[in-house]
Amino acid sequence: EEHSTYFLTMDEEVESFRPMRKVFSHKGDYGHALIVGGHEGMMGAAVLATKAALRSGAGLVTAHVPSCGRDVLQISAPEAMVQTDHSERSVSNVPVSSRISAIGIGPGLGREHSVFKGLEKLLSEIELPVVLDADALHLIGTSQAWHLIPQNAILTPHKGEFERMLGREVESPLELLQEASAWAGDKKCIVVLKGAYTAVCDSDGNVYFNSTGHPAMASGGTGDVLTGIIAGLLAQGITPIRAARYGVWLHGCAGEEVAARRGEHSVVAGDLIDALF
Ligand code: NPW
Ligand code: AMP
Ligand code: MG
Repeated sequence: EEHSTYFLTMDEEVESFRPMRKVFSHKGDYGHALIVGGHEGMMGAAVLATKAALRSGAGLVTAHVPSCGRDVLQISAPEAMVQTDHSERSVSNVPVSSRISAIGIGPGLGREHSVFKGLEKLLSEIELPVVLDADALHLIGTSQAWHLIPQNAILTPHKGEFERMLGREVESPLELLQEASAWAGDKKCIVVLKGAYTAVCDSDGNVYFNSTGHPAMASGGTGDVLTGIIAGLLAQGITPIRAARYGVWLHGCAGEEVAARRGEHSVVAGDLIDALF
């Protein structure tokens, strides 16, 4: 039986993961993130992920959203480009331009069958770094379509989502961790098990606990922000394991900072974006 090795992610190490800005450079040098998400009533999740990708240093960000979300996106994130789906209410077909360098899929995506069909096509066509979250995990799990997950993909489930992936509830935190690590090994991907002290599990049995964060982050939309951060980092070309560890760390730092500034009851997900870096 394989055993995991546990680490604690500390500031000094992870700060060295930060992509640098070169003097003679332009937006095309910092990658192009594509955020795929949103459906009627949950466009906020797509907005949060898109803004977070912008704030994480991606040179360009495009949001692919259902057509009902076009104005919402353009008004709330004018720096992002918007690509609308031919479907009105939820995403069902996602063309990916050759300029895209990383994709974040799932925030507010919805769980209809047509969305799964679109996701299936998208994942079978791309060879890009990808982060899968929220409803993307739900859809893949419901269809038991684990083969669709690209190697080195980053999956960001919270406990409830991970238990749904496993198909059962787990008794203890230690068992949850062991299952997440085993899952990453089996599927050759990175599992980011979210919560206090988020655990980033790679496919070699290494588990990196995050050292930043705050219970003030326990509110709607904070996970969608994390997806955008990781997609933005991936777009800049940093390795998936570093993007996951650094992204989780940055997200936690933002949570701590806003909790200190506004008080722990008054943090909303959008504040985390404004507090990045
Ligand atoms: P309980 O009863 O709460 O204890 P779901 P979701 C359980 C979008 N959003 N953390 C939990 O149990 C997302 O992007 C849009 C959390 C419950 O049974 C997704 O597309 C927003 N849950 C979609 O909503 C802002 C835990 O898991 C279930 C848990 C659904 O995402 C909000 C919840 O999981 C949201 O981000 C844990 N540690 N442990 C917007 N503004 O547009 C157990 N659970 O059903 O997948 O719901 O995470 O809200
Ligand atoms: P989600 O449930 O997908 O919106 O994700 C919630 C995000 O907030 C994850 O990144 C969690 O790690 C973070 N979070 C939630 N609750 C806490 C907590 N009590 N302490 C630290 N981080 C938390
Ligand atoms: Mg979530």
